[in-house]
Amino acid sequence: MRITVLAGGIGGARFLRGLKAAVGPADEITVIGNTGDDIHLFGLKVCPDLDTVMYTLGGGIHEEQGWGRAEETWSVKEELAAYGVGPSWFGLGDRDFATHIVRTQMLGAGYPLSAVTEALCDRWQPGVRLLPMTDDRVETHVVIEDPEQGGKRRAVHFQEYWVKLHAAVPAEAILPVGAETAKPAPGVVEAVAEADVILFPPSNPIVSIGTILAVPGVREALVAAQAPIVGLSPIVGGAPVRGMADKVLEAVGVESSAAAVAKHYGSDLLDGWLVHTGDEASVAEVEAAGIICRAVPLLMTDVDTTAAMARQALELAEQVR
Ligand code: GDP
Ligand code: FO1
Ligand code: CA
Repeated sequence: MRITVLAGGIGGARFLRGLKAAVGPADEITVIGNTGDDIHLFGLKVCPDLDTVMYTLGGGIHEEQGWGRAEETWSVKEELAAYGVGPSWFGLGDRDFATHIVRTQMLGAGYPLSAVTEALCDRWQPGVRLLPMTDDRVETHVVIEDPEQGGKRRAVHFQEYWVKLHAAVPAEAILPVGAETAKPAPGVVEAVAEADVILFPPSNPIVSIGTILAVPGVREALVAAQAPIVGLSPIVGGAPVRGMADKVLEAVGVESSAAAVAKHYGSDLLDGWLVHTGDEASVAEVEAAGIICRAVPLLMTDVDTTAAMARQALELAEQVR
Protein backbone atom coordinates (compact mmCIF):
# COMPACT_ATOMS: atom_id res chain seq x y z
CA MET A 1 0.00 0.00 0.00
CA ARG A 2 1.23 3.51 -0.85
CA ILE A 3 0.40 5.96 1.92
CA THR A 4 0.94 9.70 1.45
CA VAL A 5 0.95 11.96 4.49
CA LEU A 6 0.99 15.77 4.65
CA ALA A 7 2.93 16.74 7.75
CA GLY A 8 4.02 19.64 9.94
CA GLY A 9 6.50 19.20 12.77
CA ILE A 10 5.84 17.57 16.13
CA GLY A 11 2.23 16.42 15.60
CA GLY A 12 3.04 15.08 12.15
CA ALA A 13 6.27 13.39 13.22
CA ARG A 14 4.78 11.64 16.24
CA PHE A 15 1.86 10.40 14.16
CA LEU A 16 4.26 9.10 11.51
CA ARG A 17 6.16 7.11 14.12
CA GLY A 18 2.89 5.38 15.02
CA LEU A 19 1.98 4.89 11.35
CA LYS A 20 5.33 3.22 10.68
CA ALA A 21 4.65 0.83 13.56
CA ALA A 22 1.15 0.10 12.23
CA VAL A 23 2.03 -0.82 8.63
CA GLY A 24 3.87 -3.75 7.10
CA PRO A 25 7.26 -3.89 5.34
CA ALA A 26 5.63 -3.79 1.89
CA ASP A 27 3.85 -0.50 2.61
CA GLU A 28 5.48 2.70 1.41
CA ILE A 29 5.05 6.00 3.22
CA THR A 30 5.69 9.30 1.45
CA VAL A 31 5.66 12.45 3.57
CA ILE A 32 5.00 15.88 2.08
CA GLY A 33 6.54 18.23 4.63
CA ASN A 34 5.72 21.83 5.43
CA THR A 35 8.50 24.30 4.63
CA GLY A 36 6.59 27.48 5.45
CA ASP A 37 8.23 27.50 8.91
CA ASP A 38 11.69 27.67 7.33
CA ILE A 39 13.87 30.53 8.43
CA HIS A 40 17.30 31.92 7.53
CA LEU A 41 19.41 32.51 10.64
CA PHE A 42 23.14 33.32 10.85
CA GLY A 43 23.33 32.78 7.10
CA LEU A 44 21.93 29.27 7.45
CA LYS A 45 18.73 27.73 6.14
CA VAL A 46 16.75 26.09 8.94
CA CYS A 47 13.83 23.77 8.11
CA PRO A 48 12.18 23.04 11.48
CA ASP A 49 9.34 20.83 10.31
CA LEU A 50 11.42 18.70 7.90
CA ASP A 51 14.07 18.27 10.61
CA THR A 52 11.50 17.37 13.27
CA VAL A 53 10.18 14.57 11.02
CA MET A 54 13.69 13.44 10.08
CA TYR A 55 15.06 13.42 13.63
CA THR A 56 11.91 11.86 15.15
CA LEU A 57 11.78 8.99 12.67
CA GLY A 58 15.57 8.65 12.58
CA GLY A 59 15.97 8.39 16.36
CA GLY A 60 17.74 11.73 16.90
CA ILE A 61 14.96 13.86 18.35
CA HIS A 62 14.91 15.44 21.80
CA GLU A 63 11.91 13.44 23.00
CA GLU A 64 10.46 15.68 25.70
CA GLN A 65 10.94 18.90 23.74
CA GLY A 66 9.69 17.42 20.48
CA TRP A 67 12.09 19.48 18.31
CA GLY A 68 15.87 19.68 18.06
CA ARG A 69 18.47 17.03 18.86
CA ALA A 70 18.80 14.69 21.80
CA GLU A 71 21.91 15.17 23.95
CA GLU A 72 22.29 18.67 22.57
CA THR A 73 24.95 21.17 23.66
CA TRP A 74 24.83 24.93 23.20
CA SER A 75 28.40 26.22 22.74
CA VAL A 76 27.77 27.96 19.41
CA LYS A 77 24.68 29.72 20.78
CA GLU A 78 26.68 30.90 23.81
CA GLU A 79 29.54 32.13 21.62
CA LEU A 80 27.15 34.00 19.33
CA ALA A 81 25.57 35.63 22.38
CA ALA A 82 29.06 36.66 23.59
CA TYR A 83 29.44 38.52 20.29
CA GLY A 84 26.04 40.07 20.83
CA VAL A 85 24.77 38.33 17.71
CA GLY A 86 21.16 37.19 17.80
CA PRO A 87 18.40 36.29 17.64
CA SER A 88 18.72 34.71 21.06
CA TRP A 89 15.09 33.57 21.18
CA PHE A 90 15.55 30.72 18.68
CA GLY A 91 17.43 27.77 20.14
CA LEU A 92 19.85 26.24 17.66
CA GLY A 93 22.06 23.65 19.35
CA ASP A 94 25.51 22.51 18.26
CA ARG A 95 24.38 19.18 16.81
CA ASP A 96 21.45 20.81 15.04
CA PHE A 97 23.75 23.51 13.60
CA ALA A 98 25.61 20.81 11.64
CA THR A 99 22.40 19.89 9.81
CA HIS A 100 21.83 23.53 8.80
CA ILE A 101 25.46 23.92 7.70
CA VAL A 102 25.26 20.84 5.45
CA ARG A 103 21.90 21.96 4.07
CA THR A 104 23.06 25.52 3.37
CA GLN A 105 26.30 24.31 1.76
CA MET A 106 24.41 21.98 -0.58
CA LEU A 107 21.84 24.65 -1.47
CA GLY A 108 24.72 27.04 -2.20
CA ALA A 109 26.24 24.42 -4.50
CA GLY A 110 22.99 24.40 -6.45
CA TYR A 111 21.13 21.37 -5.18
CA PRO A 112 17.38 21.86 -4.71
CA LEU A 113 15.93 21.44 -1.20
CA SER A 114 14.37 18.10 -2.19
CA ALA A 115 17.80 16.68 -3.09
CA VAL A 116 19.34 18.14 0.07
CA THR A 117 16.58 16.58 2.19
CA GLU A 118 17.22 13.22 0.53
CA ALA A 119 20.93 13.54 1.31
CA LEU A 120 20.25 14.40 4.97
CA CYS A 121 17.88 11.43 5.17
CA ASP A 122 20.66 9.15 3.89
CA ARG A 123 22.16 9.61 7.32
CA TRP A 124 18.95 9.46 9.38
CA GLN A 125 17.13 6.68 7.51
CA PRO A 126 13.67 7.84 8.62
CA GLY A 127 12.02 4.88 6.87
CA VAL A 128 9.74 7.16 4.84
CA ARG A 129 10.31 9.16 1.67
CA LEU A 130 10.46 12.74 2.94
CA LEU A 131 9.67 15.41 0.35
CA PRO A 132 9.56 19.14 1.00
CA MET A 133 6.26 20.56 -0.29
CA THR A 134 8.28 22.77 -2.67
CA ASP A 135 11.88 23.55 -3.62
CA ASP A 136 10.94 27.23 -3.81
CA ARG A 137 11.22 29.66 -0.92
CA VAL A 138 7.96 29.99 1.00
CA GLU A 139 7.85 31.72 4.38
CA THR A 140 4.80 32.03 6.56
CA HIS A 141 4.45 35.56 7.92
CA VAL A 142 1.95 36.68 10.51
CA VAL A 143 0.41 40.15 10.54
CA ILE A 144 0.28 41.28 14.17
CA GLU A 145 -0.66 44.38 16.06
CA ASP A 146 2.70 45.03 17.68
CA PRO A 147 2.21 45.89 21.35
CA GLU A 148 5.79 47.28 21.45
CA GLN A 149 4.85 49.80 18.76
CA GLY A 150 1.50 50.98 20.11
CA GLY A 151 -0.49 48.34 18.26
CA LYS A 152 0.96 49.18 14.83
CA ARG A 153 0.33 46.50 12.19
CA ARG A 154 3.48 44.65 11.23
CA ALA A 155 4.26 41.36 9.52
CA VAL A 156 6.66 39.08 11.37
CA HIS A 157 8.15 35.72 10.45
CA PHE A 158 6.06 32.81 11.76
CA GLN A 159 8.89 31.72 14.10
CA GLU A 160 9.03 35.21 15.63
CA TYR A 161 5.26 35.10 16.21
CA TRP A 162 5.34 31.52 17.57
CA VAL A 163 8.61 31.19 19.46
CA LYS A 164 9.45 34.79 20.47
CA LEU A 165 5.93 36.16 20.98
CA HIS A 166 4.35 32.80 22.00
CA ALA A 167 1.37 33.69 19.79
CA ALA A 168 0.31 35.98 22.62
CA VAL A 169 -0.31 39.03 20.39
CA PRO A 170 -3.41 39.22 18.19
CA ALA A 171 -2.80 37.79 14.70
CA GLU A 172 -4.64 39.63 11.93
CA ALA A 173 -3.62 37.41 9.04
CA ILE A 174 -1.44 34.43 8.17
CA LEU A 175 0.42 34.85 4.89
CA PRO A 176 2.32 32.04 3.14
CA VAL A 177 4.69 34.47 1.39
CA GLY A 178 5.98 33.09 -1.90
CA ALA A 179 3.46 30.27 -2.07
CA GLU A 180 1.54 31.78 -4.98
CA THR A 181 4.51 31.33 -7.33
CA ALA A 182 5.88 28.13 -5.77
CA LYS A 183 5.77 24.80 -7.56
CA PRO A 184 5.29 21.44 -5.85
CA ALA A 185 8.66 19.71 -5.37
CA PRO A 186 9.46 16.76 -7.66
CA GLY A 187 7.36 13.76 -6.63
CA VAL A 188 4.75 15.67 -4.62
CA VAL A 189 1.91 15.65 -7.15
CA GLU A 190 2.76 12.05 -8.12
CA ALA A 191 2.72 10.95 -4.46
CA VAL A 192 -0.82 12.33 -4.18
CA ALA A 193 -2.06 10.98 -7.51
CA GLU A 194 -0.55 7.51 -7.06
CA ALA A 195 -1.41 7.02 -3.36
CA ASP A 196 -3.74 4.29 -2.13
CA VAL A 197 -4.47 6.27 1.04
CA ILE A 198 -3.85 9.93 1.92
CA LEU A 199 -3.65 10.97 5.57
CA PHE A 200 -3.71 14.36 7.29
CA PRO A 201 -2.09 13.72 10.70
CA PRO A 202 -3.05 15.86 13.70
CA SER A 203 -0.83 18.68 12.39
CA ASN A 204 -1.66 22.34 12.59
CA PRO A 205 -4.45 22.84 10.00
CA ILE A 206 -3.44 26.43 9.21
CA VAL A 207 0.34 26.87 9.45
CA SER A 208 1.36 23.25 8.70
CA ILE A 209 -1.15 21.51 6.42
CA GLY A 210 -2.72 24.83 5.32
CA THR A 211 0.65 26.04 4.05
CA ILE A 212 1.22 22.83 2.06
CA LEU A 213 -2.26 23.28 0.53
CA ALA A 214 -1.29 26.84 -0.45
CA VAL A 215 1.28 25.58 -2.97
CA PRO A 216 -0.53 25.77 -6.31
CA GLY A 217 -1.26 22.30 -7.62
CA VAL A 218 -1.27 20.48 -4.28
CA ARG A 219 -4.90 21.10 -3.34
CA GLU A 220 -5.94 20.39 -6.93
CA ALA A 221 -4.04 17.08 -6.87
CA LEU A 222 -5.71 16.12 -3.57
CA VAL A 223 -9.20 16.96 -4.85
CA ALA A 224 -8.53 14.89 -8.00
CA ALA A 225 -6.88 12.00 -6.13
CA GLN A 226 -8.33 8.50 -6.45
CA ALA A 227 -7.33 7.66 -2.89
CA PRO A 228 -9.52 8.37 0.13
CA ILE A 229 -8.32 11.23 2.35
CA VAL A 230 -8.64 10.76 6.10
CA GLY A 231 -7.63 13.30 8.73
CA LEU A 232 -7.12 13.19 12.51
CA SER A 233 -8.10 16.12 14.69
CA PRO A 234 -5.31 18.10 16.41
CA ILE A 235 -8.05 19.70 18.51
CA VAL A 236 -9.27 17.69 21.48
CA GLY A 237 -11.94 18.99 23.83
CA GLY A 238 -11.97 22.36 22.07
CA ALA A 239 -8.24 23.04 22.46
CA PRO A 240 -4.98 21.99 20.79
CA VAL A 241 -3.33 19.06 22.55
CA ARG A 242 -0.06 20.98 22.42
CA GLY A 243 0.92 24.43 21.18
CA MET A 244 -1.17 27.39 20.16
CA ALA A 245 -3.12 26.27 17.11
CA ASP A 246 -6.22 27.95 18.58
CA LYS A 247 -4.54 31.33 17.99
CA VAL A 248 -3.93 30.77 14.29
CA LEU A 249 -7.38 29.23 13.85
CA GLU A 250 -8.88 32.37 15.38
CA ALA A 251 -6.82 34.51 12.98
CA VAL A 252 -8.54 32.86 10.01
CA GLY A 253 -11.98 32.80 11.65
CA VAL A 254 -12.16 29.08 12.40
CA GLU A 255 -13.47 27.95 15.78
CA SER A 256 -11.13 25.83 17.88
CA SER A 257 -13.10 22.60 17.66
CA ALA A 258 -12.61 19.21 16.01
CA ALA A 259 -15.73 19.74 13.87
CA ALA A 260 -14.78 23.25 12.75
CA VAL A 261 -11.36 22.06 11.58
CA ALA A 262 -12.95 19.24 9.55
CA LYS A 263 -15.38 21.71 7.96
CA HIS A 264 -12.49 24.10 7.28
CA TYR A 265 -10.78 21.37 5.22
CA GLY A 266 -14.17 20.59 3.70
CA SER A 267 -15.67 17.55 2.00
CA ASP A 268 -13.90 18.29 -1.29
CA LEU A 269 -10.68 17.31 0.51
CA LEU A 270 -11.70 15.06 3.39
CA ASP A 271 -13.53 11.77 3.02
CA GLY A 272 -13.08 10.77 6.65
CA TRP A 273 -12.24 12.47 9.95
CA LEU A 274 -11.30 11.12 13.36
CA VAL A 275 -12.13 13.02 16.54
CA HIS A 276 -11.11 12.11 20.09
CA THR A 277 -13.37 9.85 22.14
CA GLY A 278 -14.38 12.77 24.36
CA ASP A 279 -15.63 14.65 21.30
CA GLU A 280 -18.36 12.19 20.16
CA ALA A 281 -20.80 15.09 20.22
CA SER A 282 -19.13 16.57 17.13
CA VAL A 283 -19.51 13.43 14.96
CA ALA A 284 -23.00 14.37 13.71
CA GLU A 285 -21.87 17.90 12.81
CA VAL A 286 -18.93 16.57 10.76
CA GLU A 287 -21.11 13.98 9.01
CA ALA A 288 -23.69 16.64 8.18
CA ALA A 289 -20.88 18.36 6.25
CA GLY A 290 -20.46 15.22 4.12
CA ILE A 291 -17.41 13.79 5.91
CA ILE A 292 -17.60 10.32 7.51
CA CYS A 293 -16.57 10.68 11.13
CA ARG A 294 -15.58 8.36 14.00
CA ALA A 295 -14.61 9.05 17.61
CA VAL A 296 -11.52 7.11 18.76
CA PRO A 297 -8.70 7.78 21.26
CA LEU A 298 -6.44 10.42 19.70
CA LEU A 299 -3.80 11.09 22.35
CA MET A 300 -0.32 10.13 21.15
CA THR A 301 0.98 9.12 24.58
CA ASP A 302 3.27 6.38 23.23
CA VAL A 303 4.06 4.58 19.98
CA ASP A 304 1.54 1.76 20.57
CA THR A 305 -1.33 4.18 21.21
CA THR A 306 -0.30 6.21 18.17
CA ALA A 307 -0.09 3.05 16.04
CA ALA A 308 -3.66 2.25 17.09
CA MET A 309 -4.70 5.74 15.91
CA ALA A 310 -2.99 5.14 12.57
CA ARG A 311 -4.80 1.78 12.20
CA GLN A 312 -8.13 3.53 12.90
CA ALA A 313 -7.33 6.07 10.18
CA LEU A 314 -6.44 3.30 7.68
CA GLU A 315 -9.63 1.40 8.58
CA LEU A 316 -11.75 4.48 8.05
CA ALA A 317 -10.03 5.01 4.69
CA GLU A 318 -10.99 1.46 3.76
CA GLN A 319 -14.62 2.19 4.68
CA VAL A 320 -14.93 5.45 2.74
CA ARG A 321 -13.11 4.16 -0.35
P1 GDP B 1 4.46 21.68 14.71
O1 GDP B 1 4.88 22.05 13.33
O2 GDP B 1 5.62 21.27 15.55
O3 GDP B 1 3.58 22.69 15.35
O4 GDP B 1 3.63 20.33 14.56
P2 GDP B 1 2.36 19.93 13.67
O5 GDP B 1 1.80 21.07 12.91
O6 GDP B 1 2.69 18.70 12.92
O7 GDP B 1 1.35 19.50 14.82
C1 GDP B 1 0.92 20.42 15.79
C2 GDP B 1 -0.40 19.95 16.31
O8 GDP B 1 -0.25 18.64 16.86
C3 GDP B 1 -0.94 20.80 17.45
O9 GDP B 1 -2.01 21.59 16.99
C4 GDP B 1 -1.40 19.78 18.50
O10 GDP B 1 -2.70 20.02 18.97
C5 GDP B 1 -1.30 18.46 17.76
N1 GDP B 1 -0.97 17.37 18.66
C6 GDP B 1 0.15 17.21 19.39
N2 GDP B 1 0.07 16.08 20.14
C7 GDP B 1 -1.14 15.52 19.87
C8 GDP B 1 -1.82 14.35 20.32
O11 GDP B 1 -1.32 13.59 21.13
N3 GDP B 1 -3.04 14.12 19.81
C9 GDP B 1 -3.65 14.95 18.90
N4 GDP B 1 -4.87 14.63 18.46
N5 GDP B 1 -3.04 16.07 18.46
C10 GDP B 1 -1.80 16.34 18.92
N1 FO1 C 1 10.59 25.92 19.16
C1 FO1 C 1 10.56 26.71 20.23
O1 FO1 C 1 9.51 26.84 20.85
N2 FO1 C 1 11.69 27.36 20.65
C2 FO1 C 1 12.87 27.25 20.00
O2 FO1 C 1 13.86 27.84 20.41
C3 FO1 C 1 12.91 26.40 18.85
C4 FO1 C 1 14.08 26.18 18.15
C5 FO1 C 1 14.10 25.27 17.09
C6 FO1 C 1 15.28 24.98 16.42
C7 FO1 C 1 15.29 24.08 15.38
C8 FO1 C 1 14.11 23.44 15.00
O3 FO1 C 1 14.13 22.55 14.00
C9 FO1 C 1 12.93 23.71 15.65
C10 FO1 C 1 12.91 24.63 16.70
N3 FO1 C 1 11.73 24.91 17.38
C11 FO1 C 1 11.72 25.74 18.47
C12 FO1 C 1 10.50 24.27 17.00
C13 FO1 C 1 9.78 24.89 15.82
O4 FO1 C 1 10.22 26.13 15.43
C14 FO1 C 1 8.29 24.96 16.08
O5 FO1 C 1 7.85 23.88 16.84
C15 FO1 C 1 7.49 24.84 14.86
O6 FO1 C 1 7.97 25.35 13.71
C16 FO1 C 1 6.10 25.37 15.17
O7 FO1 C 1 5.29 24.94 14.21
CA1 CA D 1 5.79 23.79 12.28
